[in-house]
Amino acid sequence: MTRLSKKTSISELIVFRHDWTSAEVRLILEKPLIELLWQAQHVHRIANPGYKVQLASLLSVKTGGCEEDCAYCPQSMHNSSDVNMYPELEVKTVLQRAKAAKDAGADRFCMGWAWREIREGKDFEAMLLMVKGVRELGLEACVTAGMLTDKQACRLAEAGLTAYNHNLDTSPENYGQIISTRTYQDRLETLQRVRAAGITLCCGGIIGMGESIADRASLLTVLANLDPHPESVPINALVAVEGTPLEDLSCIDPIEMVRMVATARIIMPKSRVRLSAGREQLGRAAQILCLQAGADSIFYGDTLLTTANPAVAEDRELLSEAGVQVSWGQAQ
Ligand code: SAM
Ligand code: DTB
Ligand code: SF4
Repeated sequence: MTRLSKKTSISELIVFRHDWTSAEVRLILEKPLIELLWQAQHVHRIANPGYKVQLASLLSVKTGGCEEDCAYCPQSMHNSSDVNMYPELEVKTVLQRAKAAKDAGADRFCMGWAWREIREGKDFEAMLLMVKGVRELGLEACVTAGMLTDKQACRLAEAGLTAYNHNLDTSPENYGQIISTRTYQDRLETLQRVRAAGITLCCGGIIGMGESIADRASLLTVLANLDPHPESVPINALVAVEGTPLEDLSCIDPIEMVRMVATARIIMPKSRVRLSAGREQLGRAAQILCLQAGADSIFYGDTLLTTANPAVAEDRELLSEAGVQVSWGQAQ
């Protein structure tokens, strides 16, 4: 545990490292809560002076029927969840939704496809038009659509894509319990392709899937050892959806989310830590603690991909009560 002597200066608490061990990260994750919060808040304020909380809006462009067998996901064809499989949304519809998100105050627009990987053809051409259109609205554009090739990553970069979301989801040790149809290595290679094309990385994971504290520390270690750190790190709490193998898991203790956020903040001082799925179950007080622990983004809008998110009015009230600065529609 970092002991603060009278001589320890606050700036010494901020380190940019890519050689963390899981044991070191676990020590942070399990610190006495008040000390953990104190340290995370100091790192955040010093690493990100004048920070603003970013509002990211999410839209499912292609919903359901995915070939992967992710145990948490209602969109997997291996699971029997009842998701509405609308036809893939058209470019015009997506851009109308992006404009509405901007008008509601979002400055990042994230689009999801329930795909194992991106395939060539009209759907990919439409994705490129959506990215271009979202950027022309003055919003950051993020896509999450599974694995991709180097060429597809370059074309997305040329279309102006700001970020590609591809999560590691859990630790390498626990991964086999959750997904069998693609490997951890596949995921790491996708992340490298995105980086090589010059697109920023949005990469995080999920807690509450029955993993141990060691697994959480291990996931955070892999994330922090990516060099550079992912620009955004979404931390999701499992939304246990009926019809998935994880449907009966109970909600995490909200403080566990606070600990994940604080640890991510400490070991990845400048990354945007996004409070992602599961906010409905967290409650107001824990969300405010997460903001204090260094979360500087939320998904904003009444739905995530297929599940509910807190209502916009509720979030506005929460952010105002927390007294954080928000970057209302300021992306360029
Ligand atoms: N198919 C693409 C992929 O897997 O990369 C993109 C969409 S996928 C739904 C994006 C991420 O959402 C997953 O990697 C996972 O971390 C998160 N997610 C999906 N279902 C979730 C659930 N029920 N609870 C929490 N997070 C979830
Ligand atoms: C991320 O890490 N969480 C978001 C976004 N990236 C794509 C998705 C959460 C999905 C939650 C379940 C659903 O709504 O289907
Ligand atoms: Fe498919 Fe993504 Fe869901 Fe896995 S998380 S089943 S890859 S949509």
